[in-house]
Amino acid sequence: VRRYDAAAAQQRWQAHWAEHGTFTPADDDSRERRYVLDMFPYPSGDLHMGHAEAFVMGDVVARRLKLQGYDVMHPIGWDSFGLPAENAAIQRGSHPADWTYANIETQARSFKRYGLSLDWSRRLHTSDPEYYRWTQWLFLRFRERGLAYRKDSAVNWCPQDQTVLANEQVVQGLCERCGATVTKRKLNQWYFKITDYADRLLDDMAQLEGGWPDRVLTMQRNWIGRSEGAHVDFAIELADGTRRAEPVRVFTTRPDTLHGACFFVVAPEADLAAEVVAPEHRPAFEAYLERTNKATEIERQSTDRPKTGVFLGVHAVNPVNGERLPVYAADYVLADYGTGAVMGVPAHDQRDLDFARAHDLPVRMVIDTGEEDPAVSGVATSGDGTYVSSGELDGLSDKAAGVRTIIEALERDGVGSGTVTYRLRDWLLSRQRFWGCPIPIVHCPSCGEVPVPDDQLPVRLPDLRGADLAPKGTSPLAAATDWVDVDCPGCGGAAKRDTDTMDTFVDSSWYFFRYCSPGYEGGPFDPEDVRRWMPVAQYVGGVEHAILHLLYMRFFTKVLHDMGLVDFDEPMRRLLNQGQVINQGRSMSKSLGNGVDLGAQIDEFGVDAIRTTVVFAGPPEDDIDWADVSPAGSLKFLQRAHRLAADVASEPGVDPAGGDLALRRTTHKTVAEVTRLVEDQRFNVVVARVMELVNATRKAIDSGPGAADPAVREAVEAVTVVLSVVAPYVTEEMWELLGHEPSVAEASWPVADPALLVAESVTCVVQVKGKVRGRLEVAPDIGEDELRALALADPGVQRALGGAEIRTVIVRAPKLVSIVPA
Ligand code: ANZ
Ligand code: ZN
Repeated sequence: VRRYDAAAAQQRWQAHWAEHGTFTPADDDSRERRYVLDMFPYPSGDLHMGHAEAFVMGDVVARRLKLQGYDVMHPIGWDSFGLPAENAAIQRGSHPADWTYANIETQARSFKRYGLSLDWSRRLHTSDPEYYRWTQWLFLRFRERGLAYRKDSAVNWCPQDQTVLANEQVVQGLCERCGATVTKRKLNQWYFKITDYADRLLDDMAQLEGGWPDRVLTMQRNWIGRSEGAHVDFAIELADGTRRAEPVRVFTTRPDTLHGACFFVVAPEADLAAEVVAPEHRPAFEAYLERTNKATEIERQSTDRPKTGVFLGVHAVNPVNGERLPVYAADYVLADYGTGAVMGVPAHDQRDLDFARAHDLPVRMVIDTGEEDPAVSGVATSGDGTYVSSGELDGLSDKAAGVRTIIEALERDGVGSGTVTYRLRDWLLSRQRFWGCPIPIVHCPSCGEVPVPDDQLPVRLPDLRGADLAPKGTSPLAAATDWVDVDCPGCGGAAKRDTDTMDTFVDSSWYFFRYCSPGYEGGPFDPEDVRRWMPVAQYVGGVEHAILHLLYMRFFTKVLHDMGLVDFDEPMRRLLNQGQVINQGRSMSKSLGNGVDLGAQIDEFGVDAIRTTVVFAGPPEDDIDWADVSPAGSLKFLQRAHRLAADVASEPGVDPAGGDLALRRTTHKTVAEVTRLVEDQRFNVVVARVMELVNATRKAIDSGPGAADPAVREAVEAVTVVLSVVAPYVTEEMWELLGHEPSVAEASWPVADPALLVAESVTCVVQVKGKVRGRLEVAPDIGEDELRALALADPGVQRALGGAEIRTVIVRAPKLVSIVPA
């Protein structure tokens, strides 16, 4: 018997698939289409265990759908711009492109070896000019729609990477990539106006319920952070006794507590603070501002930190009662949320109460909840109660009525209005780095900002080979003077290119559209192709993208929808977040020395055993501890499966109908179950069921009807096809042994025969005084007590008994029950 040789099988079938274009979709309307998508990789180094897990999950889905008769598109490409390439190039003194494309080749070879059912003909790299031409084109369309704009603002700055970061890239005050503490800087930067889409990004999540993990939806909802409340305008009395020309607006979620405002706070770094501060308070204010700028975002937001602040020597006038409230600058108020100014309501907001107590300010309760007065307890109350000292609200007792009444009053008097605020900020997309997509804008002294005409796209990156790319705070592109100096597309005069590049999240916000029509020259994608393939049936990738990428690509899709280019507004129907591979309870890391090398594992056990191990380890969402799994065990299992095919190989294929019934039932029950399981993404249980079927089949061969029984062949064929989604190489060998034309990827998913799913039963006759009064369908192994109870409960039997006492019941399970009444 030929033993399964993993290395040889891998060589052989990779070549076969490539030669036959096995995984290139027909795209000819002969079958229904399905688009299965993996989050495309960064080309940093070779594939690792994390890739092994992520990509096998998508592959199981893609292969299963193909076997079920769908025309499957399962493309691959690389998110190939970005900091890792640039940093590696700086370290090695090479060019980012060299490192990037060399890594891509390495990864591509590894992906092929890993047996993924990918369509290589659609391959793309976001750093190719043919791709980024369209990234630039999209940027210009966004700009035309007012969705890409420039503004001066304090931005997150990573002093290590010397670049700006989006809010999403700052994790607990640290740079997501390098871990350095992020500081603030004022710069003129490009933004996408994602805030215009905040409501739709929220509302359309209804379409994703059920298809996306709940935790991802919750994270997105929190990130968007919709808050309903009101704007209220406060006049400002300046130090010289005059009023500031413009009132200052605050955002509050509790306008109903307006009568309880006891002070007023502005963010120290908001322009307003510096503008209004009284001359004698300025030195103290400036000292405080300097301290604030040094504090990190985490420090500022922590609730248990003392509430610091300084009085600005001016007052705000409460529009509902004319009270003069002292104005403070305090760092618990953030400059970039709401309006950067708040009314302090110490009785009903804990932060305000802490501040009031620290600065000896009054505390006035305006909602009586029955709890102790916050002025005494030090605990702010926020529940429902009766309004007191609140003018026209007095006597009301529920919050909704209070909020409604006060908003009506504010609107009537022209001093405020109901409004909604979001935590979501516009998407900062400028990066002062080289290895990214150039922003296709020219700055002209006479025309201002001029878009590069479409027919001059792409604006290619200058080569800059040998140049110093080390970050200096301005883009390295600024040093490429031949590239920077251009004629203005508007007036022809001397002008300069924009030297920033785009955040790589721009590149990855539309790549899945490009896969539908790779090479298309008429636009970023052919809308017809997209209509045929999208939305994506299954998207697979790490939960680390729950906010960043998944929000941005939803935003892009909505804009493309509004441009009339696509007719849906959610691009991914289902999302699967696979877990991570860890080792000995910890993330793999160089410092811990617990790394597991994917290539070495494959060399030792073969691709199929590694794929099987990863899938079998647990639910796809769970982390896998490599210390707890057994690739050797998986290999043994695959050898067992292979041996079944070898045993059956020489036996002719005959109609399974005449085969061993017990094995047939097991096979069909397994098929029905795995079909359900694979749809529910319970891939680990699929493997467990196939293992059971392998064991049952082995038993049938060795100590049952034998290898020649047609039920055995039926079982082995089911094993082969179902297992092929996990272990593609060994199952190709098995399929061939069974006498089929390659490839098993072109086979059909087995279908369970409903007749074989019904549990076996026997008919039990129930007699009363020797006459047959009922018949029961029961399991052959039914217990006596259960059968007696069933018989006595039978309606026919009850009728025959007519309420009579029972003398004896004779039970001969499973076929007869005889009842003798008294
Ligand atoms: C008065 C008030 C009274 C408030 C009360 C709350 C309770 P969310 O829910 O997160 O939207 N706030 C507004 N802008 C702020 C800023 N830039 N920095 C810090 N805090 C700010 O929070 C909205 C509430 O947070 C607002 O409602 C405001 O305090 C505060 F009993 O106004 B509230
Ligand atoms: Zn010009």
